[in-house]
Amino acid sequence: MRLLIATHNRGKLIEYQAMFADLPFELVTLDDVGIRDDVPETGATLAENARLKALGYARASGLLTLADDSGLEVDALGGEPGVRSKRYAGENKSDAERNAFLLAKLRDVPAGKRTARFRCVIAIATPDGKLWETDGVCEGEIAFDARGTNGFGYDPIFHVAERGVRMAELSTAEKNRVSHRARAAEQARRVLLGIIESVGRDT
Ligand code: ITT
Repeated sequence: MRLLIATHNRGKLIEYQAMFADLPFELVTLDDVGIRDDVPETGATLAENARLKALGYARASGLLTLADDSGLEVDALGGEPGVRSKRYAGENKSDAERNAFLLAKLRDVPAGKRTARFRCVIAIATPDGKLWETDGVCEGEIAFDARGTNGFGYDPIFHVAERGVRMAELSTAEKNRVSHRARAAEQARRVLLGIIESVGRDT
């Protein structure tokens, strides 16, 4: 059975491919199935956007589809950038520009008050509109500079509380043990195995 991992973000795709390598699904990407059009992320929350993407791409592809919407919540900014994590520094910015923008915003916030978390909501949908949802968080702090070259997005400025290093200093395998996405994916794995089982029963 094929599972569409519906993301344009290469960093996310690499993480899912590693986490789901042992699942009895053939993982395919939006490129593999020739989908070029974006599902607009018009939701007010991560969960709404994850649902929009999973349902939209499942309908467009005719495949069981997994999508996630994720973001960074900074306590000193009242939970921003949150659902606006991608566009926070403006349209079409690089990861380095987004990180520099956030560090500048937090210039006067002292150590100890820079707590933050990554949050990920995963939605899984079928082409006929069945929907499942899981989520995960990873707690940490925003550092004062960027460090590390692994991962993507805000990883170089995010100090992972339980590891004592930046997210971008962890290998993909290590990130996949502690990240928001890994925690949501662990529950998603159970959903996916349940779907496989029910398909087996029905055929
Ligand atoms: P898709 O919608 O195509 O999946 P995206 O990059 O638009 O990809 P999101 O809207 O879910 O993904 O994510 C918003 C931003 O949050 C993303 O561009 C990153 O800057 C940041 N982000 C999400 N997950 C992250 C992670 O694991 N590490 C670092 N930054 C992350």
